[in-house]
Order: sequence, then structure tokens, then C-alpha cells
Amino acid sequence: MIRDQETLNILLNSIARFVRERLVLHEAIVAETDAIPAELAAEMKDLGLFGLAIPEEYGGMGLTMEEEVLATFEIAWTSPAFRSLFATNNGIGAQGIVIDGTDAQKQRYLPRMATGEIIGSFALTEPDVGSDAASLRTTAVRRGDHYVLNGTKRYITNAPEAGVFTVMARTDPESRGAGGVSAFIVERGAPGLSLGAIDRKMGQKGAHVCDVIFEDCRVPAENLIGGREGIGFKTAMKVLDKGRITIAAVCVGVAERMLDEALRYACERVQFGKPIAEFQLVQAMLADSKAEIYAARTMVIDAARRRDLGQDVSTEASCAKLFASEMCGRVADRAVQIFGGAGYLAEYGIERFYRDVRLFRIFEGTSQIQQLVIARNMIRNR
Ligand code: COS
Repeated sequence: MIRDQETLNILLNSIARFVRERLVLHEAIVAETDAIPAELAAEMKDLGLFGLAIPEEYGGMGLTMEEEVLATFEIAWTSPAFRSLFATNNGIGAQGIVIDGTDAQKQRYLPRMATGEIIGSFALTEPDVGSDAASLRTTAVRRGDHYVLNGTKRYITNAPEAGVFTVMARTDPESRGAGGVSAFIVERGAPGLSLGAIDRKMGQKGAHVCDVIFEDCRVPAENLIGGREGIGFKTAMKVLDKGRITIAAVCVGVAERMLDEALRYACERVQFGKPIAEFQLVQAMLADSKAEIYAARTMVIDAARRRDLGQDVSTEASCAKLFASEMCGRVADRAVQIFGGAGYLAEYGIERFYRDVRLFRIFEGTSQIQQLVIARNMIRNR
């Protein structure tokens, strides 16, 4: 749902200008140094990017899902690592509080997340628990007015920068499944919380991931999200429904960028006496990419609109994430192919995107998990 097209256009234009005039210039240096310059982070804060999807009453922009995906298409016209810095505040790092938090929890954390003063992070995955998220082993035991957490979380995006974590832990040791899981807000300084070394990754340099370790970590009972035990897995799934639509939007934006680069190169690169864009086999790669991006874009907007209408979008979110992330991989592969030898060289930048986008088929649910969610919902709703 778009509330006011004119205001939205102003926002989309200012994001597009910032991305193209500031971020694109810094792509190579961010990849080389594995760090986003502080002045760019400050500019992101000034633009309000940390609070795009945080409700206005807590200092954010309160974008609807449709508005957010349109903004995300623009944001994703560059290295995905830039977006990663503020994405968890709009997505998985804050939405547990937005969706299921108590008023007091919202008041305490969301305003600082909306400004970017603190970074939020989402801690679900563990060393032995990935796709089968409901079997997580981190425990949370109530002791008076505190819970004591023990366990390790793995591949946690933005953990090195995070000021606050949404942590899924098992409060009911008798239950091995989803019903025994609760969600907690854990502050960075909590006694017993420590971080592992920053992981070295295939791509998305500048975005950081590490383990989060809880050793008798004391968390105030008032930080139990929603104030109720046993609903944490559902909170995580609701957060991921939204997250999957946003990741699909990122896939569309990055794919558009890669296709733009491939088209430009194909029009400039001359072989057999003419630009390679004039050869039909190259045209097929360009055309297939264009059509698939259009399809993914349309799916993302439809899923977003349905979520704005309050519909259950578990199926649509998974369809969009599955199709868009696989599409993005194909577009990246074709872009490298169109660039030929140059596509394999770091200086042209296209191989960096090829590595960056590989993650989209894995995180926030692998393609195989999306297939499983879609098929299960089909069978259930038959
Ligand atoms: N919204 C609200 N509730 C949901 C939900 C959703 N989208 N999806 C599931 N639930 C509820 C179910 O209704 C069920 O509730 P009841 O017990 O009251 O019936 C409960 O949550 C458990 O669901 P389910 O039985 O489907 O859980 P499973 O363990 O069988 O499977 C999958 C869940 C595989 C879909 C889930 O673990 C998953 O998404 N895994 C991937 C995790 C992931 O994306 N990790 C990425 C890391 S985060 S970046």
C-alpha cells in the first residue's frame, strides 16, 4: 500500500541519488577493506535508512511493506553490504519487537534503532541448528527476575556491530519443538555474552558475521518478547515472512544493477566487427534476465501488497524469495558470461556481485526451505 505517492517519490529519489552518487563510488574500497566508512554510515542515518520500517510513533518512517520494497529496489542498486548495515534494524533485528514486543519493549529499544544509535541483530541459527530452527538448543532458565541463557548462535549478521540481539532460546526443556522456544531481547553488555571472531566470507565484504556466545548470561525477565514464554518460534517465523519479502526485493535491485552493467558492456564490447549486444546468443541472455527480473519484481510487489492487507503471506514470501534469489543467481551468472574474461577479473566488479549474491539462496531460509514451506502450505490449505 502506498500512502502518499508524492512523498514516497521524494524518498525514492533521494535514496536513488545517495546510492548512485555516494555508495557506488565506494563499492571497491569497501570490498577491499571489509569496512563501511563512518561518514557513509552517518549519511545513512541522516537519510533515515535505519528506521525505514520502524513505526513512526517510535521515530521511524513506518513505511508500509509495499513502500519498503520499492525503497529496497533502489537501495539494492549497489553492493548488498551497504544495506546490510541498516537492514537488520528494519528487518530481522527489530521486527520481533515491532510485531510481538510489549509497549515497554518498543519504547525502550525501537527509537534508538530507528536513528541507528544501536544496531539490532537476530540470533536464531546455531552450530547444529540451521534449517531445522525449531530444534534449537540454546537454553533460557528462569531464576527470579532474570533468565539465564546458555548456548551459541552462529552466522549472526551484524553481531560485531550490534547493540541489541533478538535471541531465540528454549525455555521449556521438556519440549523439543517449536512450542518450547521463547524470544528475548539481549543487550550487548549483558553479563555472560561474548562474541566470536569475525568470520571470513565468500562475499558481501563490509557486512560482518560472527558467533554470539551465552555463558550463564543474565537477561532481565522483562526482556522476554511479548512477556510470554513459548511464542518465540512463531515470532521468529513472522519476522522471517517479512524478511523473505525484503530479501526478494534486494535480489531484484541487485539483478537490475548487474543487468545494467551487462547491457552497457555488451553495447560497448566489439567482436567480429560489431558490439556483442547485436549477437542473438547474447541478446537471449539479456532478454531472459530482463523477463525474469520483471517477474520477480511483480511477485515482490504482490507479496508486499498482500502483507499490507493483513493476509498470511507465508506462501507468497517464500515464493518471492525462492524465485527472486534463484533468478538473481542466474542473472549474475549471465552477467559474468557476457563480460567474458573481464567478468572473471576483480577490476570490473561483476565477479564481486556474483560472489555477493550467492548468499541470497542461503540466508533467511535456503531455497530448499522455501520449497518446503510452499508445498506444506499447499497441502495444508487444500
Ligand atoms: N507465521 C506464524 N506462525 C508460524 C509460521 C509463520 N510463518 N510458520 C510456522 N508457524 C507456526 C506453526 O503454525 C506452528 O504452530 P503450532 O505448533 O501452534 O501449530 C509452529 O510455528 C511450528 O511450525 P512448524 O510445525 O511448521 O515447524 P517445523 O519445525 O516443522 O518447520 C520451518 C518450520 C522448517 C519452516 C522453519 O524451521 C524454517 O523456516 N526454517 C528455516 C529457518 C531459517 O530461515 N533460518 C535462517 C536463519 S535466520 S537469517
